[in-house]
Amino acid sequence: MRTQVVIVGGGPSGLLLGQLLHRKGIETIILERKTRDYVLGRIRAGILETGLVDMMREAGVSDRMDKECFIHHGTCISYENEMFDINFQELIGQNVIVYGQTEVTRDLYDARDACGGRTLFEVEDVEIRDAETDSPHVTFTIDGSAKRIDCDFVAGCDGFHGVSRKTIPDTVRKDYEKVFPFGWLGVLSETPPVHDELVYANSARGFALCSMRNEHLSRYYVQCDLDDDVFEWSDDRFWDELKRRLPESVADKLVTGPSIEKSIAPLRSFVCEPMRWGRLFLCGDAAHIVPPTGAKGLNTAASDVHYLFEGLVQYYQDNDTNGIDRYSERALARIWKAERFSWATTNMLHRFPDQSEFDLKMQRAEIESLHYNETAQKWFAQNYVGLPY
Ligand code: RFL
Ligand code: PHB
Repeated sequence: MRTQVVIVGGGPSGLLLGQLLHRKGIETIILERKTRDYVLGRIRAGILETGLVDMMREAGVSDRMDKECFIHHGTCISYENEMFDINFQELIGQNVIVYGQTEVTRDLYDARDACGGRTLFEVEDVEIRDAETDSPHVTFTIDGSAKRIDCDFVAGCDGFHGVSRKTIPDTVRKDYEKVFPFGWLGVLSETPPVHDELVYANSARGFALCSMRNEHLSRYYVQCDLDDDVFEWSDDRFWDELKRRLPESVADKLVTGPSIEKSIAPLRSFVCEPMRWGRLFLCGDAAHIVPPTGAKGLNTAASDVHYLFEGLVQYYQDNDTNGIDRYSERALARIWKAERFSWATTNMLHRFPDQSEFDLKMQRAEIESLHYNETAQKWFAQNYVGLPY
């Protein structure tokens, strides 16, 4: 087999890149380790920045999103019984939307089917070979038989546990990592959201987040211990703990119900440099991870896709390598700022096991600065809605 770009990973970054390239007449094959249903069953991000929304439109996959999404003009932050709103619209004239990653992925798979794009599911043993030459190829196994695809470029969109990043030799690659000493326990429930904006809560019992997917579907999180087992968290225990971390005015309005999904995710900051090795380009979680507090994971994956897409189009249309040569540098410049925002919001809102009384006072002062200082709120708003590409 031969194609122009092999995309390893059929998550949102691989699918979005494939769709944008298809619209420019550039052929791709996507290799996905799991089944489509498995990929669509993962409950993940909920907040989309304008940059990603614009790319969905450019990729021609925005009809359902434009109809069903919810525009959020701001977000709420609480600390014990205090709560305040950061109004992005008033502060900087921008907003974000709520539209689940599951729906983004579904729309992209539907579009790929409609244009006849090739996606191979349940591929195993993917190996990226000769990436440092002008003629890379990818080998893998499917249905028990070994296959090979020759290509011009490989896009490594295979998430944090994929093979692409590990293809870059240790002598070339440098990883930067911070693992946080807690996780998030997430619950999806068919209940109306407790508030019309998201509520990020700092409390003495730990962080909590009230989010949503639509007016009948809520997504809630509480900070938990890394060694907690999801089976130790009955629905009753979860709702009780969530209520205790929210201001009374919010907790009193919480509608509870059976969970339809419950999972624990560890929190980590991670960046791999460079994001390019020869003709292999890393995109999204394959190259970097943020703790979800800033809602940046999917959105940083989208900005990588933007830079890589521009570079590949420049290469194929104008025979110009400037865009792909600058890919790593441009993507990383934006990534590190999103890393900083995600790390700072995580530090501001969580309880850490080794926090001293002094640390707690500093955290409180930081939240109060955000509460009462418009310049601090503008900085938060600019970062939350997403820095320009
Ligand atoms: P994905 O989604 O992990 O997709 C990678 C795909 O590659 C496949 N794969 C392979 N395929 C072939 N061969 C191999 N060897 C392979 N190895 C892996 C995998 O099966 C998978 O299908 O990465 P991608 O596309 O870069 O997308 C990244 C986003 O999924 C991620 O950043 C976000 O979900 C993070 N995130 C959030 N991001 C936001 O922007 N806003 C949010 O509100 C937000 N909330 C969240 C989140 C992530 C969370 N968890 C569970 C980590 C909330 C949570 C709880
Ligand atoms: C979500 O809705 O899943 C969500 C929203 C905001 C975050 C993280 C997750 O910061």
